[in-house]
Amino acid sequence: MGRKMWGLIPVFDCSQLLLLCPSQCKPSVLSIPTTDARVASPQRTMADQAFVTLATNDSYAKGAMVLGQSLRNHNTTRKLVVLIGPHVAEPARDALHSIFDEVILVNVMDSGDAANLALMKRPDLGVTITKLHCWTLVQYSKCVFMDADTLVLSNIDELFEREELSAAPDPGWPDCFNSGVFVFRPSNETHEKLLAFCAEKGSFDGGDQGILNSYFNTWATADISKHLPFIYNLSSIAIYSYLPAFKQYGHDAKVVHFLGKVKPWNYSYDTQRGEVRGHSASPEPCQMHPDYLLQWWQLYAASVLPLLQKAYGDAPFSTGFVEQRVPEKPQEDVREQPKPSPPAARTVSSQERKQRWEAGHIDYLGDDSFSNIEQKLNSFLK
Ligand SMILES: *[C@@H]1O[C@H](CO)[C@@H](O)[C@H](O)[C@H]1NC(C)=O
Ligand SMILES: *[C@@H]1O[C@H](CO)[C@@H](O)[C@H](O)[C@H]1NC(C)=O
Ligand SMILES: *[C@@H]1O[C@H](CO)[C@@H](O)[C@H](O)[C@H]1NC(C)=O
Ligand SMILES: *[C@@H]1O[C@H](CO)[C@@H](O)[C@H](O)[C@H]1NC(C)=O
Ligand SMILES: *[C@@H]1O[C@H](CO)[C@@H](O)[C@H](O)[C@H]1NC(C)=O
Ligand SMILES: [Mn+2]
Repeated sequence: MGRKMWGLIPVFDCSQLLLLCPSQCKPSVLSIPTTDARVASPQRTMADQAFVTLATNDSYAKGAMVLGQSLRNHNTTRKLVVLIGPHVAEPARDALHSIFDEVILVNVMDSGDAANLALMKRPDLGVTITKLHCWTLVQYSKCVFMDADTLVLSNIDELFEREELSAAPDPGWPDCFNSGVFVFRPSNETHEKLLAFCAEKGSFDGGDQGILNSYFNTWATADISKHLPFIYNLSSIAIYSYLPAFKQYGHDAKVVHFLGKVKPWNYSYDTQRGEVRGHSASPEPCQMHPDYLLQWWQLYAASVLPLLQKAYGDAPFSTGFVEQRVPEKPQEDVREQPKPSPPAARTVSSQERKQRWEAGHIDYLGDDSFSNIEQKLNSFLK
């Protein structure tokens, strides 16, 4: 049985929000200066808000390009910003520049004192500290952070009506939010506090999700009005990582988050047949939801690859496409893969279950089943 390592982030539409917060949803009256005609275009009116993503290496840069292009294709009116680490190659940076309004190099090693200090205390948190850099984008009043392994299925500009820190429940752990998509307000002060928190306390899961959940630790319980849009109507929450729930809720999904170790760019794509092929780490061709994986590759082939080809010129790079002459035959080593672990015992501890979830051993019928997750959500709605 293939594990379905993908998840969906819930997004409510404005009519639902309107029931809760009429003032926020009223069309805002913008005073538009008449001197500069460009200011009047919708693309210009929201220039102080941005979608932000992060790419610390060339594979994640490809993901960022597909994400950025998916936001563009759905006509976002917000700016697009990508933070990159020093290891992203020059041609990949050029390609990012064609999609994003800003490409910002973050080198934590020689950045501000506080970041450097945090890094020296917690060298294991390098990528996390780089991600926290998004709080320094003070040229924007509000931002939506999105992991480079997400893909947008429709316009999600309404997310900017939410407040910091808005996020969706983690599919495996509804008491925690998933840090793949969140709304935040850039602030030097918050950034410094987050860094100090990082240096002092570390992360319970070794990554940014742990830090952010500890820092914004009232997310599940306090000020429910701010976070209500994400949880007030269970039937609109499409966070579930497996097929039965997808069938029920999938049509509401606006963002796909490709969770797990194997990412879309780890597969390959047969351009002639328009098919996604497997990867050595995952012999089955499509462990992820095949439609979304295919959508990712189609966007990559149509819009991102031409940019990469232009940027790399004659220099070689990995396209991710299947070589035409490679004979297609089932991989012999499939049968030698270790068997999936047996179903979880009913009495595993919370911590164990979380670890198991993160390692991809999801107990679809037991502890992690939809009804149990639903119960959990219901319990903290009350
Ligand atoms: C690329 O960066 C991501 C985080 O941004 C990290 O999880 C991943 O391991 C990196 N991959 C390589 C090959 O360095
Ligand atoms: C985006 O805008 C273009 C031009 O106005 C339009 O043709 C297209 O249908 C829009 N796309 C979506 C997904 O709304
Ligand atoms: C935030 O920090 C940056 C860099 O340290 C500085 O240039 C900027 O003026 C600060 N902004 C505010 C609002 O404090
Ligand atoms: C919850 O959502 C469903 C459809 O997604 C809708 O029929 C129902 O009226 C909503 N409930 C509330 C309380 O808004
Ligand atoms: C995915 O691909 C990247 C480079 O393209 C590689 O570094 C990483 O190890 C791969 N991950 C898996 C799980 O195969
Ligand atoms: Mn992710």
